[in-house]
Amino acid sequence: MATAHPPAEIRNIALVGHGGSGKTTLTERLLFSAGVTQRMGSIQDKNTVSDWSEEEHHHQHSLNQTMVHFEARSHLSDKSVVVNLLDTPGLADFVGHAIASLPAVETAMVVIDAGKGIETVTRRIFNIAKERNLPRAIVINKIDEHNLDLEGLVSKIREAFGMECLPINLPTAGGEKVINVFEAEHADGDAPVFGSVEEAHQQIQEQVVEVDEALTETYFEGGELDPKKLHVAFEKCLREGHLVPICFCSAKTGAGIDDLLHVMVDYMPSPLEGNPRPFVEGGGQTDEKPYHYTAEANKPLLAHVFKVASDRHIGKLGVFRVHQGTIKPKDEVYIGASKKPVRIAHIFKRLGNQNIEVDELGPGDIGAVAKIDEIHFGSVLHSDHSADTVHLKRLPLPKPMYGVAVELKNHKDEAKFAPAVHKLMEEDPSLIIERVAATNQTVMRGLGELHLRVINEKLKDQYGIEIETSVPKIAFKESVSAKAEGHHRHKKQSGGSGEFGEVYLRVEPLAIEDSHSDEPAFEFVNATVGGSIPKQYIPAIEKGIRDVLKTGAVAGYPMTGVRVEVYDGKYHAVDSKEVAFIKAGKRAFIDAVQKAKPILLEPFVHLEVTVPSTSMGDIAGDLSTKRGRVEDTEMIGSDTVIVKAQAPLSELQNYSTHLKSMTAGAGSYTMDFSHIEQTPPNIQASVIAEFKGHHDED
Ligand SMILES: Nc1nc2c(ncn2[C@@H]2O[C@H](COP(=O)(O)OP(=O)(O)OP(=O)(O)O)[C@@H](O)[C@H]2O)c(=O)[nH]1
Ligand SMILES: [Mg+2]
Repeated sequence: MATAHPPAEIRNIALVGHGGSGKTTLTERLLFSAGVTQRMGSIQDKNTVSDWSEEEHHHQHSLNQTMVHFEARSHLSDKSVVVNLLDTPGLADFVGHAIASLPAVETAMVVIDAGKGIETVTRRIFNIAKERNLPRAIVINKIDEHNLDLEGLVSKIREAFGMECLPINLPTAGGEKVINVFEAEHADGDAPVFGSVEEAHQQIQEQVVEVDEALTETYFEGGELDPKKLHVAFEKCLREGHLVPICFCSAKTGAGIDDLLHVMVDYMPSPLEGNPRPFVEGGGQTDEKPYHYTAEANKPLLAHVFKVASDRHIGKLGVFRVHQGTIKPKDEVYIGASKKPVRIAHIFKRLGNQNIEVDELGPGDIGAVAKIDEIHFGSVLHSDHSADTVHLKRLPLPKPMYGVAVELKNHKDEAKFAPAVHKLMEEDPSLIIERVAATNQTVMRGLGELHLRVINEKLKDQYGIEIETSVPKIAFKESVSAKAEGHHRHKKQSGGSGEFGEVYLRVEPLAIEDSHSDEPAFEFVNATVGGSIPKQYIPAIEKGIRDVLKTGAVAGYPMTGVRVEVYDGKYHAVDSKEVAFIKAGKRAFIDAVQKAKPILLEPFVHLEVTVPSTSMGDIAGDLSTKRGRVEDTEMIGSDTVIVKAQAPLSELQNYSTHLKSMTAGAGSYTMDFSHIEQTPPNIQASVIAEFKGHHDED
């Protein structure tokens, strides 16, 4: 079995980009070129290494991130280098898996369809990779196609993503092959289909030397520099985002693939050369400070789980990237702050759905461990308690906003449902399935209609559970819009000792700073004087109020944005006890909220609708009937436009079907949580009217 590869001989690369740009086909081509496979599979034949699941075959799109690896020889060092390649989904509904893959790699290669150009997910993921300080490269795929304007595409890329995007190779006529212009100074035989080798060579060399003063001087004095001597400067350029190389290829014909391999192995950063990943230590957002590590094999282990998968034979798999130290079977590691170590059994490298056992994995490598229940998405495996609070800086994962209410077709499946849901949620950072007490429904939330359809298929195919779905009730929040006072005297005399507690309080609106948080915006102040309520009962009053925050005061929805001041009360030396003040606090609070002009808040989303420009007017008009506000429009290409808007989620429950019919199937959209906003009075009145009241009478 294989032992660890030194980090200098590893490249970790994620293929990202819009759905259908050719990432999976490219993965297949690279595996074939590297000799891992003997024949090339295709999407159409449903036999690629990377899209191996039933659902992927059915939809002909990647629905999950898949890892493969292969070896390729470095021209620079003449050593064999391991490339760990992550093929990610490009459909917007599955983009969470692509974003979650970024912490595992040094480079994001953004694949663009030569004919279609820059698409929505291309932009989104390019920008996220940039924000996360990840070196990027652009791969223009499908250069075998006809009627392409590759020169125009390069200009558009530079316009959209910056002048630091420069071709490292150029295609020849018909996309038959590519010429590496970083290395070649002159066209040697073949001419590129646009531009000139000399000019492109000069442009990229000048860009590279710019990050190093001494090199710049040498270059402008003597001209030409040997590309091999520019390696350090090249890596610095990538790290600083001063250069984003553009490569051309055709995954279908194989044109440009050798050069792409060469670029991956000889130009993309190794784990020693890439930017460090943003690990932080400490709890809470405010006390977090950066955590430094080094890719050294004999330091304590630091490995980050960026994916949880399940394998039909092995069971639960935690897929991780080693950032520091080495991991071996029989090692004992800690997960999070747990004092109890877990024992590693086997370690694997993944190749599609195959698991290949290895002896150890060193810093910079990617692998998987099996059957460790304690492992979750984002877990940090470590061997030293000093790393107990270390975690990755929060990823900008989209918040699942598209929801359906779920009911089982067969009640006999009830026992199977909870464990299946648990597994599906562990494997998908963009999926939430939960019981919503406020609406008394089980709601499944994801990134879009297709996402939830695939989950539905998985429930059926993998777990034998059939469900019915319907439009869910909206999860409102309650708040107050005015100041008011509330009072309650709780008194109970039943046989032996009684219960007594009396509370006077005031409520007022409190600004909601973070509407993304599920925690309520809430402030509790004890303003009693002279011991009117003994200190020990104050927490009980707060508890009573917090219970109401969870269940709501007027409409049965959780509350937020409220400040409470308890200013007076009474107690009884014998009959006062905690439970009495919990009840009094609860009732006094409900009393105050009912008088404080209660309001309902509803979730609003950011909506980006991509449609043919001819439909723009219809889309904007339709959104305004849905209480939406168009904020911006952006032309992409000559006939496509992105309409950016804010709208209430409640009005968009059937938007995918609606959009399809408005644009004859040509439109697509993404939505992401924006904020919460007050519901119009007519809707509020009908929601409150439905509320059945408080059942916990005392
Ligand atoms: N002509 C041509 N077609 C290609 C090429 N690469 C991929 N395709 C086709 O483009 C389609 C999409 O390819 P995929 O490899 O599934 O694209 P993807 O980027 O993995 O798509 P998602 O998984 O949805 O993100 C398939 O029909 C491929 O056969 C290419 O180089 N040239
Ligand atoms: Mg794919």
